[in-house]
Amino acid sequence: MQQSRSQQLFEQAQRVIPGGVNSPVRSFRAVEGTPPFLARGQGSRVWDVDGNEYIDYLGSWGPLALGHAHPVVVEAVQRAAADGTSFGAPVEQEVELAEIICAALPSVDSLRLVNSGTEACMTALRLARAYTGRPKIVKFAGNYHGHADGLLVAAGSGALTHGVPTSAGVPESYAAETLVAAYNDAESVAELFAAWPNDIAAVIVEPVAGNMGVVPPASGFLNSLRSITEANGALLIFDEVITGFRVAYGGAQSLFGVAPDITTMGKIIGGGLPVGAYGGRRDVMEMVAPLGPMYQAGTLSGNPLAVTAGVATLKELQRPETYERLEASASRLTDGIAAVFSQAEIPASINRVGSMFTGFFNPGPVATLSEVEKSDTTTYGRYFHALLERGVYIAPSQFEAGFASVAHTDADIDRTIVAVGDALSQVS
Ligand code: KE4
Repeated sequence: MQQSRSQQLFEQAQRVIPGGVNSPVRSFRAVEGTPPFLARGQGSRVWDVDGNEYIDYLGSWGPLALGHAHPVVVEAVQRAAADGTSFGAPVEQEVELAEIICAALPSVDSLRLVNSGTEACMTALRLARAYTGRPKIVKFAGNYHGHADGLLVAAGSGALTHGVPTSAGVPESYAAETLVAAYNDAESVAELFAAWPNDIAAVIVEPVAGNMGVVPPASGFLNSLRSITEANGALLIFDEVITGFRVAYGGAQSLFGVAPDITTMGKIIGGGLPVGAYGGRRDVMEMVAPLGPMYQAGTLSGNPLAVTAGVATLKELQRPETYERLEASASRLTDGIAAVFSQAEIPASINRVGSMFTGFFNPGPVATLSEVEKSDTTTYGRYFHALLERGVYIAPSQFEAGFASVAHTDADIDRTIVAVGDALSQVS
């Protein structure tokens, strides 16, 4: 049988790029098969190099709250590019993006732009250690904060001992400075502070978990993290790389009414171009060079094209009714899918916060990592491909989030719900 263009390109790519991809999850190893090489996107749709069309709920893993190739964003980037792609000097758009974000997030007095969520989270840890003078960090099993060494860490053997690396190349000595707690279990955090009373610089958390699939914070969980960190002289870091401008214009911190000391951001604030940011309390941010002793730098930080895309995107998201529309679309989708799941022979459930969601092959409720881990990933893989064959593109892993955008129409959503029913019949 004639190879598809995607298959040809995937073979070609694997000769010059590890695994043929520039980020592992794109390889489809979690769901098997050949990843379609995408050629273009428009609104809620993407097309692959073989001309197949998909309704896209991946949305580049979160940045595209406006959908693909939004005309306002495209035109702004085209105009900026004509004036030069990079200067390594301050540009006006950096100030505008920082002002928009600080106005949206009252807990952020000032921020530094970087080029990815990884950079933002890596630097936030360094900042917390610089500010507190303490070495240890608490993260949660199942939360992902990018690929910085200190964050590629899983729970160690004993619940109160240091973390162990989840990647080759991360020294045990480095992982030892990371302690791992259980998501939605504030007591597990209190126990770590009891065990290490003066050593913990910060707790970093996804205020809505997106990297174990979508798992909402349990009622009071974020408030407990706020009070535990305050009582122990540690900082609270909200990793809002996914949730920032996603679950609300003011992020999860506005939705749940908890103000962190540091917030990390990415994805939507770059509108699909490489932008990350970390920001927070003025006294904390005064540690950052050239003001203070904590060093962080970047050739392309605040790049004029990237910040232009971010400014255009956030201004579009300021339009009245935007988040009401996102909520209406996402709830129409997940209510419809939940109805189909309830009729299915195989156990399945769905979690949603705002316009981020995950369908689990799991009877549910899915509120902790241990419950997530009971999901049937084999069935998820078959369901993923059954949907792809029906022109619906969701996350190629059970442990990721899907996203609705302002570009998804009711017709898109209703067609998706039908496809979900057909796909479930096929995999049952
Ligand atoms: P980046 O370095 O990929 O821009 O951001 C890292 C990051 C930080 N914090 C959170 C909560 C994140 O979800 C991410 C990255 N998200 C993954 C998908 N869940 C990006 C996709 C990929 O790795 O290819």
